[in-house]
Amino acid sequence: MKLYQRDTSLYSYKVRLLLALLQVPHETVAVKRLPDGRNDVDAAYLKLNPRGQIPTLDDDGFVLWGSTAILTYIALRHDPARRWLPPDPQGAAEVGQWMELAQNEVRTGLFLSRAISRFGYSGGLEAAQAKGQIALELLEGRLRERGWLVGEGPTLADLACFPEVALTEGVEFSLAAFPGVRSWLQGIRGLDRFVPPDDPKA
Ligand SMILES: N[C@@H](CCC(=O)N[C@@H](CS)C(=O)NCC(=O)O)C(=O)O
Repeated sequence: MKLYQRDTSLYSYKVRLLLALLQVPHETVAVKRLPDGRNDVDAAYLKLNPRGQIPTLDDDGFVLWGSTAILTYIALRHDPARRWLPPDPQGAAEVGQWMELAQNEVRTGLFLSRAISRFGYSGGLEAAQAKGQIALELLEGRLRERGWLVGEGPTLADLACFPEVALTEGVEFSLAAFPGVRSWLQGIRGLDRFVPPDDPKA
């Protein structure tokens, strides 16, 4: 299994974290970032991923792009106990629901606030901060009374939302009013074989 990725890419990190937690043997291939933010990719890479993005997974010729799809595939392939993607329809659908949040408010709010203020990404900081606040409120609404987003243990939903919250905690966003989110972060950091996200400006 080969993962095209970059250490500082949070979408790549989510996949690396799942691979580490499940102890799946794999190889990583580093994709460089160009000054304009795009990836330094050639025609061969664009055949694997026509969007030119990372992460991309190549599992013995089966090629997949998009972190949500990749996480789902790895869980279905390497977690026969279905701990990370519950087998019941409601549990699986709820995981999808929180992965949807990860691709939307978590990205356009938490991640973008960090990217605009620290890395010079273009975009409106105030609008991103407002969306980030919404992401935190949605997460807190779920996590105030429970340890994990879905069911009784960690799932792909938690991994998909984790790094953007973790890296903005105490920097772009205060978590003082979000005790459920704070203890959820600790729960994820306490998982066996947990690896932390790379923070280039830490
Ligand atoms: N929704 C995609 C987003 C992937 C993404 O935006 N990757 C960034 C790096 S974290 C990228 O490749 N950016 C360069 C570009 O879009 O050209 C996913 O979940 O994998």
